[in-house]
Amino acid sequence: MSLIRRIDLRGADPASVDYRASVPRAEFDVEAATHQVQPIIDAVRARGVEAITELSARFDGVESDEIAVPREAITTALETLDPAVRAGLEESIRRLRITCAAELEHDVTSELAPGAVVTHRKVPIDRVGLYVPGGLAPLVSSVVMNVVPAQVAGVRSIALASPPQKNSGGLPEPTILAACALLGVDEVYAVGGAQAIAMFAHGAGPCERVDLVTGPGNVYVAAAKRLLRGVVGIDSEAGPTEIAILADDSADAAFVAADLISQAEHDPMAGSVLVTDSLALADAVEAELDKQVFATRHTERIRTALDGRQSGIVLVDDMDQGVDVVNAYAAEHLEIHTADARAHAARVRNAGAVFIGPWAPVSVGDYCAGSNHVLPTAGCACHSSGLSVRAFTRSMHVVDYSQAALAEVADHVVALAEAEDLPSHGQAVTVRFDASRSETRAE
Ligand code: HSO
Ligand code: ZN
Repeated sequence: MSLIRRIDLRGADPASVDYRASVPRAEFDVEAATHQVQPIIDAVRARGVEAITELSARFDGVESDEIAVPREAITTALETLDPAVRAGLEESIRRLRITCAAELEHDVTSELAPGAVVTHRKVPIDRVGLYVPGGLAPLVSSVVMNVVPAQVAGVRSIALASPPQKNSGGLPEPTILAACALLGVDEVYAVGGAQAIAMFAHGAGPCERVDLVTGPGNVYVAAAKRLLRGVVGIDSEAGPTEIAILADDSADAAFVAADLISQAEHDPMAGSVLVTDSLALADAVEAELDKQVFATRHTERIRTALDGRQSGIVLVDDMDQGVDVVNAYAAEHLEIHTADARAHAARVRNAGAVFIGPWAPVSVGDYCAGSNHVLPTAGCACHSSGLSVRAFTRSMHVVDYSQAALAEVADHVVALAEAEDLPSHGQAVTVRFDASRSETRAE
């Protein structure tokens, strides 16, 4: 029996078939989780550290009155880090710093008329809280992906939270602490799940409230972000990871299968989708999955993900229809394995990140490409972007007008204010040009 189902869209009339609904995704019911998460947020808000330590005992099985990770523990974690992992992290940091620095936006000044100047000023967020899950896999690379853009953006204060681990003496995973040490982050909390997001939003004990929370997490973390949005800024509600691959008969089936498996490895709810116009490739990829899935370490998790309704091989008539399908699906990651991959990539409008050709697997983007791996899931790529320096920056318009410049638009302001029945708005301009008043002032 096949490990993955097929969805046949050949001959489908785009006018009557909803491509987005035809490639279903994992159920990720954030709304349902909010009911369990609200009491956690209330408890952390009301009782701070006391509530957090109770929750850590309940959810993580860790008893401790301290939530702040001692600095020595962070330094020691780096000293004991496997040198190969350290080298990988250093290269990951180096490459991401380069792209982040290049993407930094600078102030833009426009002169609208003589003496009428508006500047679009970019200001880094003051303090951010980064959440790094433990869970099925300790995502040490996510530390890099969150911290580097924040630092390059100029964020002054960075705190990080990750769940306490029973087998690490109640501290977060040592590799996560080591990555913090490499990046110079020394404010770290051993706090997981919804309680970490609540701690960041409201502040608790040694952790002052932050302005923005970023980072991936499970459905409870997403629910906490949804409930606390507004109290604190949030990046996105990350759902289960997804990969879509657009491929024709030029693709290497072994590569395609390996990449579908790589993201399925994250989560039984992960989505792996191949979109192809080649029946021969579909057959070859299925045969490769049969070979490769059973040779990996996390076979059961991967089988569940591939077998789920969120994964499948979608058959299309041609690459034009294929491009339409992947645009409708708006995958977190989209790989393109076609004879003309760059041209197809140029037609992609909706994807968290695009990977062109056989030598750019999602895995390189997960760790070392220089791109960011915190990306919009669940179809949000049609309106949102992945994490970048921009996420850690605000902008403000700064208006600098001279008297003459204001005089030039005064009548327009008055007319528009009258049209809105807000005459005092107009008055705030005309008062400045009131002749008797300026005489009084001159006296
Ligand atoms: N593919 C994940 C990120 C990740 N992969 C971290 C490995 N480690 C979501 O983009
Ligand atoms: Zn990954």
